Amino acid sequence: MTTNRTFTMIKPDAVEKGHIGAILEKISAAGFKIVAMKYTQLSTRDAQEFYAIHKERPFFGELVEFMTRGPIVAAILEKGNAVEDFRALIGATNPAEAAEGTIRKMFATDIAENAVHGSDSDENAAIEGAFHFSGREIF
Ligand code: YYY
Ligand code: MG
Repeated sequence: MTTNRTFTMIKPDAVEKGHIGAILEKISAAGFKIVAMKYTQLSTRDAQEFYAIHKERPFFGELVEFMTRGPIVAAILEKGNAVEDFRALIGATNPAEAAEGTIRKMFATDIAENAVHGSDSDENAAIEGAFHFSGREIF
């Protein structure tokens, strides 16, 4: 079953570079409605839990370090076919391989500091949204 919501984070590299506004503009222009949003910073424990699926990967330590380095914008987005369409909008994990016009192509630094997160399935979108937001924070 596909749902109409996905979860995103504008990562510390993009926040540091002042790209929050430009990225939110791209997201809105692509037809996504923001149903929840906050400016926050992940603790080490938060990042380890959020990325637990990658805990055996060689890049895990650096990923946790990076994601806790500074504030992020977390948001739940709504649109038909949200998960797939948002993955298309952000582009490949490695910005060097991301298509022209995608958010990662435009704003990412490299494969590790790649500007934005997008959920990879409806199930994970629901889990990741609930990780960051209570029911009262979703509109
Ligand atoms: O879903 P997506 O963010 O595109 O990639 P994942 O394979 O889920 O990896 C999560 C995160 O880990 C990625 O956005 C950057 C980092 N990472 C890395 O630093 N080096 C890799 N070779 C692969 C992923
Ligand atoms: Mg992923």
